[in-house]
Amino acid sequence: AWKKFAPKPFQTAEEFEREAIRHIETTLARSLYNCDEFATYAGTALAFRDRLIIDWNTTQQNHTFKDQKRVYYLSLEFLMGRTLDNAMLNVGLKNIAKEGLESLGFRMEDIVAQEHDAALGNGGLGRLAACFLDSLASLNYPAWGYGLRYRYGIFKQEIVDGYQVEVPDYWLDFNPWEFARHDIKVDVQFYGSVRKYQDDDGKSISVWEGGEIVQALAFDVPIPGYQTATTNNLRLWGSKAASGEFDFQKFNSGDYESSVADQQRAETISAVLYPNDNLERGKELRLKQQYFWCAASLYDIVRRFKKTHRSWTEFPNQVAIQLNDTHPTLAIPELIRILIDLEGLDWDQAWDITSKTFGYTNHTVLPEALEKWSVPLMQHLLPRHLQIIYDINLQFLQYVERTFPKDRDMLSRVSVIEESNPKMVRMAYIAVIGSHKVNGVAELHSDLIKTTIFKDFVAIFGPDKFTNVTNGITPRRWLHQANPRLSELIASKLGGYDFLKDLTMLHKLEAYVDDAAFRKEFQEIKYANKVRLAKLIKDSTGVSVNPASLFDIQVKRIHEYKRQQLNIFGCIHRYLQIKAMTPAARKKVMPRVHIFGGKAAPGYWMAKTVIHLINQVGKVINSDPDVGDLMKVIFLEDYNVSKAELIVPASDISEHISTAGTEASGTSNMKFVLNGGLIIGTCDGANIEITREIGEANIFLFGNLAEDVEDLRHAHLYGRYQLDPALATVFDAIKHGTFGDASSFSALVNGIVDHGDYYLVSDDFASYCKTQELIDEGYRNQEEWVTRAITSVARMGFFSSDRCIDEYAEMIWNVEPVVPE
Ligand code: DL6
Repeated sequence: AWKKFAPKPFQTAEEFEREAIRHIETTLARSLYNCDEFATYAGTALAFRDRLIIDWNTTQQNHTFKDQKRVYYLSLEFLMGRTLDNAMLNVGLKNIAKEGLESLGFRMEDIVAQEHDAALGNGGLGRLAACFLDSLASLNYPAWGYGLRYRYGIFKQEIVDGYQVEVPDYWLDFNPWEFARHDIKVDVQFYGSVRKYQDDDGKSISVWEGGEIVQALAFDVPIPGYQTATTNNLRLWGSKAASGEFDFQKFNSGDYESSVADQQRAETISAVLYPNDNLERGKELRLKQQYFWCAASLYDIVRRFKKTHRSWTEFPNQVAIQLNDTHPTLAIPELIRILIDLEGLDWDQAWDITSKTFGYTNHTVLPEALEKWSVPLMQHLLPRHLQIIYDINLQFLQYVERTFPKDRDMLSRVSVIEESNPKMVRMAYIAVIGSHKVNGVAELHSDLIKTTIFKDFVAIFGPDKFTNVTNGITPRRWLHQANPRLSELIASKLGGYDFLKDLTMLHKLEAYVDDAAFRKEFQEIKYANKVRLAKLIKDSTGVSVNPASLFDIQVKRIHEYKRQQLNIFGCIHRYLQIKAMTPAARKKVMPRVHIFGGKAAPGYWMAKTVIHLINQVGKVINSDPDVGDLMKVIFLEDYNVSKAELIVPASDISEHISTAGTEASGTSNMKFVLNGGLIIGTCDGANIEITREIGEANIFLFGNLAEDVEDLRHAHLYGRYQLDPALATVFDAIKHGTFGDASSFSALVNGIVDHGDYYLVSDDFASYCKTQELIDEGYRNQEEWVTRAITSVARMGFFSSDRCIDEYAEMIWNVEPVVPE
């Protein structure tokens, strides 16, 4: 009987219009006479949301019915960007909506642009999680994401007088993509103490008592797959006081402020995303966030498992939990606590189940990013978990002692507790010990973790526990959505859009490398994308750039290891060269637009100095009549996912120039090449595999190798250091005030000249500049350049996040897709 009332999704432009208007008039209570672009966006989003809900409900019912093993992806960050465009493309109704919107008098681009980015992440790690959700759904894997519903996402960046200024990003004003599940609430405990006693059978029982309770409320976000009915769920937890109310007695007695204090304190937990990328700061609130989210998610996962009435030994056969970096590591002691304290299992059973359930992905070897929490803080906030962590450590060290009786130092090296003052809990070690597989995110990175931070663990557990899954990107967002004309051109040659589901099909494009019409259109598309970016640049900075110039782009978080400083020093070097040229020589210069974008963590002073220098250099160069269009330096403020969708398709060359051995993978390198841009890069992260796939002739590699970095640093420290002469000239210009107050940049310069040049900027400078000259030469020969670009696109099939997800599913999770009903 229900079926005849089931909502029917729209199929035609007219039906879409009717649905959108219904929402505008009823859900939003707006009259069509004052229906602006925002209201039209809202109506369109709600019409598509209805459509997603139907598939979402069916998918969830189907997954419950089939009852196969599920994947749970725990990530403190999901950098989703905008949803509407992606939803329209994935359900395959964008053209219908476009037609409908046009008949209502609106342009699709304007409507899509009304949406606020969901920016619940910092950079690569969060965006990877978003790509993975898209692939999981597109490949029909039964999977849930679990994260936090931050009230404020990553801050908005404004540039004021050349400096970064942070502005809060309140993104929840209107968010049609989430559903508050008022019936799904979890009480999460903090603080208190542990009481131990023996029960009648002599079994030792631990009870975690007292402290405070904060309530986790579920907000669900549908994740549609591409051209499949599978619509998975992303569950984000929001925090509120357990009572849910303010203290009425205090209110009545006039103590207004403290009457709401509990409520506010609880809500603080999910208020803000910590804005650090590859940097950990050890703040209590961050630890609270981590436990709050792990506890709520584990409660939910266990509840779902228990509904099936299986034995606990079945848990790892039904549940795979992937830890996206160490942030969710507390899920390990939390599952042990649930199994022992609440479900009555003994240690060995609980440990066996737990260690078969978890997988851990490492995303960095940078020491400053490796999470450690002070033992006193953990004792205060999570007393029972600290006991469990000590127990894990004890069992583990006993095993190590038995296995390596002669290596006394090994015990302190691998202990979960660092014997410092205060003592610290090493989260990565718990993640390694408590997981059945550990993976890095690119081949070099996965090799490096085995020989550096986890070397002892390889000896202890054997090499098979450690594996590699090279990162990938979803071609739906990063090609089809961001670069629709290129996607269409490819589809016209490959006989349709199947390549979006199997990116390896791109290899067939190699047959068109010499096809004149194809090449021409490929070039026209690139040019049109550059015109589009030039408009964004003009609108946001006021600077006009010539789209016929070579567009050179570096957009990513600002970090010393990513070396935006190398790039801007290179720009200064080029500028000084142009200034020294005769007018005749200047005519031979290849005009370039150097485009930067990215946020610095608010407390990361050196990164902020780099942003300031870029802006100061831009100010001088962009207004220098000697230079004109030969060179422009642009800093695009507030780089985010939706800006990336405009920026990435417009590059001729993009820069991925981290000190070798520091960038775990990088994913924007993949996005740029897939969109027909070439890259300049170091032998680092996924650049190495990109080179292997597309061929050395199609990439501009430079710089020292990872294996040489340590020796070079050592040499610097012991005085064997010579500043590169061209870089010295650049520093002279800075010191003479060419780019404003020299003292603003002295720390940046001194870090290289006097303090060991940790990131090897000087060591790589000559090879970087030389390679930039090769790029100029290469770009002059447009025919060859286009050949390289097309060949590279054709060879990028490996870097789809679909390939990654299949690898995780097979090697780590042991899950199978569920065919949608
Ligand atoms: O794996 C995704 C992404 C890599 O592509 C980047 O190379 C890497 O820097 C980034 N790592 C982090 C680590 N943050 N923490 N913790 O963001 O992961």
